[in-house]
Amino acid sequence: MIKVITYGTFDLFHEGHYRLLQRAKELGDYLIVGVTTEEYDQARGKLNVVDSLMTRIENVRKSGFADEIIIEESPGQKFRDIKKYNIDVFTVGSDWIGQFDYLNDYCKVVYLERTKNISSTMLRTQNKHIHRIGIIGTGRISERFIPEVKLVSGINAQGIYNPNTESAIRFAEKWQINYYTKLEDFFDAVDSVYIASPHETHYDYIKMALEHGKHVLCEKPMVLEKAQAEELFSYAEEHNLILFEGIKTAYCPGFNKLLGIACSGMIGSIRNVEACFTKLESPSSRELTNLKYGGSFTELGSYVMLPIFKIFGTEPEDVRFDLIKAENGLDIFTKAHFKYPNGLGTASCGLGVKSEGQLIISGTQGYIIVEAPWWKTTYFEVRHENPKEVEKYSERFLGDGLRYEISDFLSMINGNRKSDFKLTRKDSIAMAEVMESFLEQRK
Ligand code: C2G
Repeated sequence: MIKVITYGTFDLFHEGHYRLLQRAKELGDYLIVGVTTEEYDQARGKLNVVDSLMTRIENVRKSGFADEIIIEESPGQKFRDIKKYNIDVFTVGSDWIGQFDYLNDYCKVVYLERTKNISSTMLRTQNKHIHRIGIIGTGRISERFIPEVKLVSGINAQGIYNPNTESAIRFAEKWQINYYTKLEDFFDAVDSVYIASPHETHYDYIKMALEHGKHVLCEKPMVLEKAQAEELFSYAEEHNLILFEGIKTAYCPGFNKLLGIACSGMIGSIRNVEACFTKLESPSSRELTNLKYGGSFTELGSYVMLPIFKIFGTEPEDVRFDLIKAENGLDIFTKAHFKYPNGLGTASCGLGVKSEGQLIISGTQGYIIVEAPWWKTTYFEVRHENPKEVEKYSERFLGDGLRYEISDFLSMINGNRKSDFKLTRKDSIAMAEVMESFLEQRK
């Protein structure tokens, strides 16, 4: 008897799950299905799971393919189960390709092609729609987006669009999703769009997506002119569409814990915020050769402005820039100085100069130091005059951290506005205004 095992969350049971179980069963005579517990999903950073464990087990049972159902509750369990149940074949969808090759030492590992088009759940009770998000752009950040979106339940990466068809096909092959050569077909197939194309193309893609009735999650910097930001947010609002700027720091748990503590009065009134983020790029990189929109501040400015705007607000009295330029006129290191009635902010960033990526929030009774990489906030200390008086805080930052913005984006689309304080339209419009004045000055 050939024994097969597979594992999954099976949340909002849909045709992708059904087809996986159907083909898993065909691989042998006896199929064991491991359903993840809430704790295990929490631990591995799977967000937005809607159905309870019992519901998910019941839905797997109702599919009729499982001869036995167990629960998956800890990492390393797969290996133990293979021994315990004397398994011949381990299988999982091809979105996991390569991740379980290590099990080849103990049993046959089979990756079954993932189902590319899933749109609705198969549950009569819940006619919940599996949200389909399309991706524009095949660069590094899109490569990071796919594994992250897989760990947010209720949303499926529907496909990729890139004006360069070869890039789209290559990306689609690698990530087992559809590709589209025409924007019209792309928009028809999705409910929302993630835009990760070069900065200067964002405005047009956002506008087109909104006009096609799609919600939009756009990489930072969303746009580089205040008027464009105002126009796009107004359009989205009028058409009841969600428009999000994707600054992952704004949505991650650690940064939000940090803001809560900073503004709790523990360090008194905040008077100074200094954020620094540098990342050495090669002089031939896109960021350091695009003479119009390249440079350090357009690339990293959104991050280093974020804590200043979240703490002091989006109406500084004065903003000025000091920059170090390369031969080609692009800034390799920039300091943006923000002046508020009761506060000062310094946002430093560089692609051609390396410095300590720290965030320091200074108050009248103490200060907070967030060590690098503070933009993926995992650890910070609250310090006082007495060096012995230190409070330490830590928080997990899972994977590439895009799952947090994706999860908040999806829950906003599904109607609960609990997270729209994390990055507001005012924040994004103010950032676009600063970008615009920076580019004005750099000319
Ligand atoms: N699946 C699929 N097609 C989809 C979505 C999912 O074939 N469009 C497959 C997945 O590859 C997986 C199974 O259906 O094999 C269950 O998917 P999920 O419930 O999303 O579970 P997952 O998070 O992929 O966890 O330890 C758990 C395993 O790692 C799988």
